[in-house]
Amino acid sequence: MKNRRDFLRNSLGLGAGLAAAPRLFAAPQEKGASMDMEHMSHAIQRGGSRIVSVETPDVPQLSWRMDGNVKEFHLIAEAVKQEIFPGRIVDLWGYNGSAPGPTIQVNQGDRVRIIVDNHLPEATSMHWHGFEIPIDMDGAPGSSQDPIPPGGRFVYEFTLHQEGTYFYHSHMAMQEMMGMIGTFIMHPKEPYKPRADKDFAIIVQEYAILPNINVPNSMNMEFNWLTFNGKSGPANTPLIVRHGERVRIRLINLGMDHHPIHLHGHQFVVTGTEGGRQPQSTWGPGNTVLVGVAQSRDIEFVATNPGNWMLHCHLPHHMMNQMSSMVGPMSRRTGMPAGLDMERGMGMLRQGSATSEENGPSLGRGMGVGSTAEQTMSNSPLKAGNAMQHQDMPDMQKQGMQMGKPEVSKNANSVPGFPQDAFMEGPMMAMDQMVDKPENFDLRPGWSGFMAGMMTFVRVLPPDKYDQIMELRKKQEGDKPMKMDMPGMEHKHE
Ligand SMILES: [Cu+2]
Repeated sequence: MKNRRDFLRNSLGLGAGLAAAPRLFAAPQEKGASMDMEHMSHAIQRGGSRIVSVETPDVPQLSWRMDGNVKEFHLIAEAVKQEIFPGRIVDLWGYNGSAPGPTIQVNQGDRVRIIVDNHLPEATSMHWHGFEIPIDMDGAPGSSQDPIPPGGRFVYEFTLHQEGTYFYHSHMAMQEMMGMIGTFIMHPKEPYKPRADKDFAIIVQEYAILPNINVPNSMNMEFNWLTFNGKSGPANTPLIVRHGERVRIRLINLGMDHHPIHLHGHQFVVTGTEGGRQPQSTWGPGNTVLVGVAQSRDIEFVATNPGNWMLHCHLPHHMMNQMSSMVGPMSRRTGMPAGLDMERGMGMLRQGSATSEENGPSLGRGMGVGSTAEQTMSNSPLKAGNAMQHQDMPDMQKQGMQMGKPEVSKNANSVPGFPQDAFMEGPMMAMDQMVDKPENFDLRPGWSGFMAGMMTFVRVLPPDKYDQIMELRKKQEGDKPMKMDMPGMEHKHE
């Protein structure tokens, strides 16, 4: 099949009806072929009040078709190739070519049908997290339904009386750690007050993917790739806000850790949970919200403070990428093998991957932190000599990395604790051009060297700069109707 669009259309037998999701599927010649009257990307008129559609940066929206009075969606559980970071394409499991899966938005009171096809090599089941629906629609494998076998289909249908930030996910625990979750927004009948001008949703996820391996180890309990909507900083698309607007951000967590999500420059109130809207009497100010496993939290604030403000998980290890033993120095001169050879220390295994059957549980089942080979760590001063320095890496420069050397003081070696992993941050890791997009327009040069893990910007912009970015965005969408940097578009069939 030529592309994802053909594939979906064929598998649905729906013809052009699928053109309704413009940012994901619409080919240019099929614009206007949409059969859906209510459109995801537009505000919905309801009793004269506007409800703002929820943006999920880096994750596509799922279109629907009307069948009588039923909104019909189609989800395909499948393996996905996804670039979570420039050059880091990993094998995840998700829905419709994306992990997390596409965002579903409905209105309170809607009758909804979701066709779930299983294109995975094993059984799956779809759970509608927090939905008050009949038990036979709950997606609990073995108890409320038989698991959906490979190649199988299950049609879920229910009426939704709730409102709030919900999500759908595979109810197979290991599949959850491969990426199988998606946002499910239920817009309220009576619009929330005060009204939000911008409404975003972010799913936080974590993966354990060793160097030289593309498949997450779903059994791991430590994680080295941390994502917002399937991207690690600086690959995320920032949230673009006009100065003075009221902003809602809906945070959803399904992983092995609870994440304290922190916003710079503003206080916010928590206005909703995975159970829906909270009464206003419960809203107290804060700037960090703990989003526990299986929870969602809505935060709201008025963007009164102009600037490019970081929004990130505040667990220190979740503000990093590819966290593992620092192998760079080992490969050059300060390596300190501790029982095994350097190749193993770097994750280069001779008998296949770390998770292959030749290797025991100690290999690949942990992140290798404190295992067999390590750089010389300075619990005490290092030996005399030059302070560790990074070499020039022309290859990486060619790929667009900006390789300015971080400054190191002359007596660095005599300071216990040097060098830290943080040594790798900063100018060393900047890749502004590699993650260039309208939403990153006019950020400070080198900004990308300091963005990693679960981290993005809320850009509170004066009107002129805001309009400029919207212009650039429009231009880009005009040039490339199929937004190629969207996870869904990277999916390849055959
Ligand atoms: Cu975290």
